[in-house]
Amino acid sequence: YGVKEYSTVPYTDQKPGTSGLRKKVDVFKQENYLANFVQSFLNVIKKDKPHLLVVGGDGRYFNLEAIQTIIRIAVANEIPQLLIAKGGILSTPAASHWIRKYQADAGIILSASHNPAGEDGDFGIKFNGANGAPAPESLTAAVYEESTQISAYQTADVGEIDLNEIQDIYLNKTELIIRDGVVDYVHHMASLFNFESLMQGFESGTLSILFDAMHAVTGPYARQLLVDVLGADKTSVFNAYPKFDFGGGHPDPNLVHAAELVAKMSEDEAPVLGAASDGDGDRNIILGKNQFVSPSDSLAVILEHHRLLPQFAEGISGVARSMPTSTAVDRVAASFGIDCYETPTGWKFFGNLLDDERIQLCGEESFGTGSDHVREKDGLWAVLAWLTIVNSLKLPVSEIMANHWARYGRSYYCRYDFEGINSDSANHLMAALNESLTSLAGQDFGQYRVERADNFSYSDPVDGSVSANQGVRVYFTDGSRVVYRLSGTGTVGATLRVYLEQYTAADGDLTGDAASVTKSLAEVALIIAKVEELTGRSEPDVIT
Ligand code: VG1
Ligand code: CO
Repeated sequence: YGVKEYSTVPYTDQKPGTSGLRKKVDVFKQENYLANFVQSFLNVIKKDKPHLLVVGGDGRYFNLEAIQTIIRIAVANEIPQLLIAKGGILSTPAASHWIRKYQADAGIILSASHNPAGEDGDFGIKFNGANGAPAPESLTAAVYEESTQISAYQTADVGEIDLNEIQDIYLNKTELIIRDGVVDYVHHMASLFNFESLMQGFESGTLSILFDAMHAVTGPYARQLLVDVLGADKTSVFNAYPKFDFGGGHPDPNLVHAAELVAKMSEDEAPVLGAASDGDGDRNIILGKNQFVSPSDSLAVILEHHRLLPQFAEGISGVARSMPTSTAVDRVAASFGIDCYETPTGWKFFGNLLDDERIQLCGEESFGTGSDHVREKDGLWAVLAWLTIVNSLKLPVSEIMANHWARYGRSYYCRYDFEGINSDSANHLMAALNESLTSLAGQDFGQYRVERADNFSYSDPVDGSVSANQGVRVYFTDGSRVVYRLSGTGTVGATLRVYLEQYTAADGDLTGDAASVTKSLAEVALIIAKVEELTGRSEPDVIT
């Protein structure tokens, strides 16, 4: 097949955010936009002579087109092997698993995760390293740097490749290996969990589940795992077939966007567990009958009961949470006498800790939970972990939570998102907050007195790299905390996230509603940051 080199002009906006490069589909459709970025990545990793790359995506609009472009560029760049998911469908955790299982040098994941899809929606591309983890900042910075200087890319004239057949195709010096993206993942789960006892649970009725795949990538995974293998009822998985536009929805498993599931979980005939995942399958929401489990609490409960999970039968040496995630897991870690790390937002910061075996379990408040079985957060893994816990304890989720809080106290937790605000206003707000840090200490706001405030800077204990400016933290004397940061995954303007945590000790009222309990803290938080004055917004767009 003929190989051609095309000259190109750099784009200036290809700087990856919290999790890859995310833009409106229209941006990606600009001439050479994707080609520039993919070629920039290959230029950066070429010196390491990559042999095998994994390629797949969440199935959204432009996924298949992007994969065809990547094939043409990879063939022209003589990458020896490409392992591509059949139909282009590969969840993010499954991609991480493939990279590790087949010792790939890197992965290219096409996803904008929980962002809406379709012609008017978002698209995204993200690179993972040989350990299966999202590229560290050093690599994303190098790719960005390259993208600002790129002058040419190569492409091979291989035509349209049929991705719907499991087959090997030889194109010049490249072997395309097209495989089912679900099967290996299901096998991996079978090696981590006791499937026989879960099957018995479903058969005996101890277990039942309702899983919302949100018309996104987890449909085929959940159907195979939960229904075909574990024997859950056929109706257990709904919105179970991936659509290009995710059914017009917003595939973010939280109380707002998974409202259909939340409603079903408050009906009389609700199953034992309710769960959902996001566009690319790495997030999860866990619900019991009339019971929402906040992601921060979910992480804490999994740690509390980790010995019930076969993969942790020998114990856990450490855990990690992202900085805005509540301190619930810290208290459980302390009770076990194990390390608990606090990292910046984004899964890429867990990679080193997992590789170095300092931690085996980690999570984020943004509905992300995972372990050392892959190097991404993993929605269905979290579901299987909860099924295992429920199956072993034989208690409803609400009681598991009540018992947890009675032992460790409760971090009431809420996040306010102000979306699509003017970028300049958002930057100004953060700058003003940063300037006020030292003067905040000792100030009273209603019932709250500020104890201290800072801007979170992280030193990676494994490689010593420093990531500064990771969010403003305000601590109050009663143990409450507010965190402010700007999102790194949005595609329109800026999104301000305000994270609220209010701790109630085990002998206090543990039965409150998180949104109500954190309401007065929220009011103080918005005053401190002058949110209305600087952004014109008095109400958040989303509260989770
Ligand atoms: C958000 C979340 C963060 C998560 C990231 C990617 O980032 O806050 O915790 O790791 O999304 O998740 P930000 O910068 O917008 O706050 V996923 O499932 O969208 O890959
Ligand atoms: Co995601």
